[in-house]
Amino acid sequence: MRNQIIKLIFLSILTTTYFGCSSDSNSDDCETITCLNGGTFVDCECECPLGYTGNNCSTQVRPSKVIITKAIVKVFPNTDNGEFWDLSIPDAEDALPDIYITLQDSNLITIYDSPTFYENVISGEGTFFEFTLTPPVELTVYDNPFLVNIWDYDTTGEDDFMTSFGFFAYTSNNNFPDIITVVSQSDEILVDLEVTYEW
Ligand SMILES: [Ca+2]
Ligand SMILES: [Ca+2]
Repeated sequence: MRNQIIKLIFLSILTTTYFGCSSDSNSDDCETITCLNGGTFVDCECECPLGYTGNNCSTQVRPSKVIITKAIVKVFPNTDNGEFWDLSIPDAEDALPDIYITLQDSNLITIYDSPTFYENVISGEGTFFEFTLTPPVELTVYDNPFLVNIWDYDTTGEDDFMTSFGFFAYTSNNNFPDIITVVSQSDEILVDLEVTYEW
């Protein structure tokens, strides 16, 4: 009996020691990390969502493509320095611009040219003009800017160039926005580009 009690005490010391060690080594190996950008802490490390990497998911993975699916034109100049865009047309409504967009790369190569336009439209009345890009435009260059151009479609002669502004498809700390907002300091142009990403 005495032997058994000693055995039990010994066992219990062993068990305590074992668990004590275990919890010590656990806390050494497994320092809790706060996982950023929607990462989850699993098996002592951060499992990062698509697009993020690093110890705590704070580093963006450079996408292989930034894909523009839609352009929403919100602001454009209603007049050409005070003159109507369609001067030759006496009717006031027809004198308004007939807008469409193009996209250009930094070499001014046109990479998208909208096949449709909105007839006789005014900017600034809360109406937005959507262009669904079919097929979507895939951008793979991130070091140089692209241009959004707004044009007035004319049935005769060359179309009138209305306004333009540059944007970057991607920066390494932009958190992959769903919308790239293209806006000039003078607020002469405001276009939202809806984008998706591939890695
Ligand atoms: Ca015109
Ligand atoms: Ca017109």
